[in-house]
Amino acid sequence: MINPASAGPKATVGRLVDRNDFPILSRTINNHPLVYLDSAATTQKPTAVIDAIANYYRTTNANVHRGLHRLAEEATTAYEASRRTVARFIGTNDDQVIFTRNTTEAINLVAYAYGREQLKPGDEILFTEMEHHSNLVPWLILSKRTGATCRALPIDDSGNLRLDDLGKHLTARTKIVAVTHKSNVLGTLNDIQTIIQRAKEVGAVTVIDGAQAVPHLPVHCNDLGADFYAFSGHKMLGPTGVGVLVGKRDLLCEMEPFLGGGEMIREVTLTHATWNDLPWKFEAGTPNIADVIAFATAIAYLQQIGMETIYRHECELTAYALERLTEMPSITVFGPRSVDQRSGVVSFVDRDVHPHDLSQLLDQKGIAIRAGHHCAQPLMRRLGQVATARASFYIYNEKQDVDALIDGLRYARSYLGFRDEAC
Ligand code: 7TS
Repeated sequence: MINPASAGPKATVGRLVDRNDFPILSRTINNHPLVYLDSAATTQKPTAVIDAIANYYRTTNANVHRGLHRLAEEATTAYEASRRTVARFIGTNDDQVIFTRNTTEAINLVAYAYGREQLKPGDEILFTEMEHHSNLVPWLILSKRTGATCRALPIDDSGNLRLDDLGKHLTARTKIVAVTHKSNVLGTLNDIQTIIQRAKEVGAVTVIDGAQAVPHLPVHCNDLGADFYAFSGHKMLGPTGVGVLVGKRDLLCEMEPFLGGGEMIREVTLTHATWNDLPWKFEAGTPNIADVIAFATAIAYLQQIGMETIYRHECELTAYALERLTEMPSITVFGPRSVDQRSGVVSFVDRDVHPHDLSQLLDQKGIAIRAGHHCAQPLMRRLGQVATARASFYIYNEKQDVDALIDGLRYARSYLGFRDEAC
């Protein structure tokens, strides 16, 4: 369970949760305790979430929305209760929460069901230079399909969006503005309120990729006012295979379905079909019932700690990591210098050691980071890198994990015969 002594408002870079809640964290890797610094890829799961999945299959398993027997009713009730939990957590209404497989599917849903109907040659889609491929490729496909043009809002050298350039890129032709709430590479927290407001002024629809934001800070969709907002459960203690699309009701109502099949219909004849109400119109076929239900347990776990506390904890860890990394003259860190503008993710390169080698040598010490292009190739090009090493934090990380990372980086350099002038 969450350690009440440290889960209060005064988060420190010490312990926020009891690591014993996460069985995987007691593993050793290459005879070292696991130091998991890859939560931006996916987070580890607490016992409560693992148990919720097993309990569902042990006690309740049935298909939802179709059976009239007891198990079917219980499964449907639990599935819809999870939707309510998500809706409250994210600050929206139940019927505006559509379960998908992940963020990627949620954004594709918008690109297909909204974009293909609405866009035509001459229209423009605006995304940014720091997008994950999930919020880039669906728009490239859409532009190929419709003849619309894609434009990218650039970043500055410190890794912030060039909002001063917005006026140049946002015009009466802009129909879709697709922006990440927080960068998975730089950790930059974008001023999406301003972007949403400016997009509204030109009548463009906004699609916010919240995959790296919702797990890490308080997000209230209705207050933000985005037309579409997407995120993934597996990046916030939940099981893989559950994503969420939050959409404005009027847009969701006017959109055609994304997938056709069972449960998304009202009536079907051999020549015609009409659609179910929201949100089921967009949930064709048997959904990922067990994992959706367990996702509510993940949210309950996060809520016990509090999203504000989680945000502060990660800011402190990020500040500490930035400070410790600057001790190493061979290391270059990307992204804003200050945790006012970033959190949770630190990408860097070593002057002498390829990120893949760094990752492998850190693994020898039980430390898991990610190395590569992080599904953000245009951003890598902007940074002048083919790959970076990336450490990312979550509620179970603490200061000692950052210390282990620094020791591991020093070990990697000395293993390969490089000397660090400053140490
Ligand atoms: N958007 C952002 C900003 C992301 O970081 C990711 C995944 C996605 C979308 C896609 O999420 P999915 O759940 O649909 O896969 N990011 C990462 C990452 O940084 N390392 O591995 C996956």
